[in-house]
Amino acid sequence: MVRSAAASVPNNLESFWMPFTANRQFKKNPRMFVGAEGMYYTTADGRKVLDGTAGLWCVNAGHKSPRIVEAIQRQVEELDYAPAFQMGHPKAFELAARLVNLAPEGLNHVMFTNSGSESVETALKVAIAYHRARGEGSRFRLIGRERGYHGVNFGGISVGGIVPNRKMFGTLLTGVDHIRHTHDPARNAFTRGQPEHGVEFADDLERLVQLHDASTIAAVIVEPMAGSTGVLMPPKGYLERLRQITEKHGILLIFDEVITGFGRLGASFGAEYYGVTPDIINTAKGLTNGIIPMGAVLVKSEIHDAFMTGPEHLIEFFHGYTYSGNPIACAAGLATFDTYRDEGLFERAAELSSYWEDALHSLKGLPHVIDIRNTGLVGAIELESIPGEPTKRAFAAFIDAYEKGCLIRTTGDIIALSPPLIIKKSEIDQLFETLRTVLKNLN
Ligand code: PXG
Repeated sequence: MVRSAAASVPNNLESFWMPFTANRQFKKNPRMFVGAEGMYYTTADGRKVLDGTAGLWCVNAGHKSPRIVEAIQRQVEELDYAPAFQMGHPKAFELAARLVNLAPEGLNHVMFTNSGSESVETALKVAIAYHRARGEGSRFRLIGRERGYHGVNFGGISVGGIVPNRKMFGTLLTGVDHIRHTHDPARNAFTRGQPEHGVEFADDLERLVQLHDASTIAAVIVEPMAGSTGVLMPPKGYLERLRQITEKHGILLIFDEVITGFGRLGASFGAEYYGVTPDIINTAKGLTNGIIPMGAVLVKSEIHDAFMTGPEHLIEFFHGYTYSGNPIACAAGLATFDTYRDEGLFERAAELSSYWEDALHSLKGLPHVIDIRNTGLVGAIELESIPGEPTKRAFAAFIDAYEKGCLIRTTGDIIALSPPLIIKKSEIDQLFETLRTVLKNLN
């Protein structure tokens, strides 16, 4: 029997196996968005919900930002798709150049991808291949960090350090090791900005160098500020020390800036905000304001140049995606950059961050709150878990906040907040007053 594509199946929630979702819980009581504008979503039942998470840390300029929407519409009319391999189109080159301009000095070359996960895989492959291209093929090991999140593909979960994301998937990549995480609530709870204690956690890399020998290590990958695991700021001096140790041993330093890029911390990148320049930066999310999937990997000139040898008709690096530098995504990216610049959104995030910090830390003392942390327009509230039922308390907060008109994110028993950078002070007040009520009533 031929089934007609036109025959729709209304109200069928079964077919779609949703990502990172409690599917059975959701389908019993679905939470559907049908529209969005600026700081607010509209739900299927016609309510407005304040976006406290910029979608999933990506809609930095707010929803349906007009110039981005128009740029996409224009691009669809002009050039829908151009082959990504052995052919080009102007906007990919323009966007790469704009990205290099925004990035720390020295990161002069860009590869495009379609997501944060693909950016991670790309960066890890470049790192290993770079050492081989310059005659040090023994450097194959990749070092990640406990509690790190680097997307969901095999390389990313191998260097990642979030246990549920790893434990079901077999042996993962070989030759991977992890430095310890930096969470130290006993010394650092309720810190505003960077914690005082923990620079020495970077020395864990020296331990791994002792164990494996530097000559076997290709790269270390970390999030400058760890987002998905529940927002962990780097202790003061920590990133600087990681930079010193990697430099000393000829190990590449990769910053996974999928969350920290594009104004989230009140600067273009975490690298700029923390004043530490890595060899490779991964991005995605805010690159196109979340409208069209796109990621990018920025590399230093010496990495790029190491591949530019041999006969000129030969491909230099055997990697890329059908949609690398897709014209629609590039148009979205260019309009996103224009919007960030003309609306001064990175500066706005920096200016608002102290108001944000005060509002967030005013929740100290509410029931179950065991830590509060913040930087830029990022905040986290860590709750004490219900004994034997981890994640349940924060999930209840998520549902209650949603019903009260605010979208928040939870990971474990940590509430993470990362609003669009266009948020107003009155909306910051709305978010934290709602959370105050939610937390007061939480079991
Ligand atoms: N690296 C980092 C640092 C990320 O935060 C990825 C890679 C993967 O990106 P893609 O585009 O493949 O999803 C991410 C994604 C959350 C949350 O609420 C975080 C992410 C994604 C979804 C939810 O913490 N980070």
